[in-house]
Amino acid sequence: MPIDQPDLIVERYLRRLGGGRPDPAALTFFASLDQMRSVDPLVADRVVAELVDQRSNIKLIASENYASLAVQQAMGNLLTDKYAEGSAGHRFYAGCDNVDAIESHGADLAKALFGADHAYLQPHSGIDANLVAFIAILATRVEESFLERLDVKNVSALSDEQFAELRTELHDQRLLGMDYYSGGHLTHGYRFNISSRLFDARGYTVDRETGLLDLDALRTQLHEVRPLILLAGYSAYTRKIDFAKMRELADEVGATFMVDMAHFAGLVAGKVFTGAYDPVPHAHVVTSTTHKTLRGPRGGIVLSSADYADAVDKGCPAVLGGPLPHVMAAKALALKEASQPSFQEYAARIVDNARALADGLQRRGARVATGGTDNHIVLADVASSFGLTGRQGESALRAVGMTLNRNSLPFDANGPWYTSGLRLGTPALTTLGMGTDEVDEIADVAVEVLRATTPVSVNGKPGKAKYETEAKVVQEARARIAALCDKFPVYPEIDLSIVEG
Ligand code: DSN
Repeated sequence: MPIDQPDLIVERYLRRLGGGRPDPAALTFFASLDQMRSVDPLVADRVVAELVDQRSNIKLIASENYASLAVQQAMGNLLTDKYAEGSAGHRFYAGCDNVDAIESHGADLAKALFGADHAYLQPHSGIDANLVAFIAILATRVEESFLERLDVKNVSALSDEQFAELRTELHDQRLLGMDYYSGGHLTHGYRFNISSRLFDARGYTVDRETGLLDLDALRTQLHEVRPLILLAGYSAYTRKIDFAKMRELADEVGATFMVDMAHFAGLVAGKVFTGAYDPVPHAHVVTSTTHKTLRGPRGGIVLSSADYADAVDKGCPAVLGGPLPHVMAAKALALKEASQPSFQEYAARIVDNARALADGLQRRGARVATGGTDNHIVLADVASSFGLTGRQGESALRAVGMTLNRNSLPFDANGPWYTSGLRLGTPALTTLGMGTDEVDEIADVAVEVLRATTPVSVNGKPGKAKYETEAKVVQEARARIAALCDKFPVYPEIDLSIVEG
């Protein structure tokens, strides 16, 4: 039963404009709050509270961003009601013409933006994109030759015994990906993820001294392991990777070269990573999320060479349920936005800001993994620099208005829960328009706070979670971060004083 609302936010907005032209993004946002409030005010109130939170804290989470309001609003409509299992033009449901048009358009935009032979827009997340890629590679490399040997068309023509034999062959394949503790993603063979159950998964590490990927050491390991898939990509590594060289190495052992560019897809789209550092011309299959540096809706995407295209398009039903047409619509908008020249300027500024952040931290005495960055990530070592765990650093900085996440450093003695590091990223603050001066201010505040923070002992031992920060430093830091937040508001189109009434 809708709740009666005597005073709509939209009406207040229009009254405030006094006959002026409404901003479509603001109007839609206010109308959506009215709609949600008519069913359940708690949800609408939490959306507003989240905006207040994001406006009061600087977002330094390397994997987050602010999608445009057009991208957000593309997700909030009737497309969510439609089932469209299959792929564009080949559906298992009637009435998919409009979803076909959106999915094909989005795929064309992705192909043009990244220069890929093929694009698949359906994965609901990064892990889904990687599962689609794994299954497509297994189907193309293992299943197809198995079926050819038995001269049958597809798996439904196999006897139970033959299918069991195929399952054993599929299961007997090796994956070589960047080790989780060196900055690789958990879907690249981490023991607690399905990737290590699906494959005999092995990890390559960064060099213990330099923290850098050593392609000579990788070559040696690759020849020992001889995997079906060589997988590149990371969640916490701060340097460019020579994908042209990695492809050569993969070819030496007949491995399929797969790159998960979830973190740096925006830097590829924005032409910061070009030539050998652009994975698309070199990898057989490239996966990504769409919401990190690419600044789209939460979701995934797969790009591939023509050889893998048919298998990639069978992501549903292989590992996915029905696609999310509303999210594919939002992906198409984000891909269009990323195709504009202004996105290339944005991508270049992300890296300038990350370099300024790394420099600012190091100039003030904080150790930074690999001594800097080539991308959007900075990994600060708070254990050796400040005697803190990552958990303490994360909490102390959040308390003054900086949102970031703790992260293991390579070979981290503090493990993945407490960690010794902080991962800081610049995509979101760059979207807000901050530049190197603001980033230097952030580095200064962060170091002041971390220096003024000490572990609190628990049962006579140095605590790994409890901490205290000098009150005066907290107060000053909060004021400095608040000043930055006020100067660079999140979604400035939305005047929250109208919601408050
Ligand atoms: N959770 C993402 C990140 O923060 O890097 C990866 O899945």
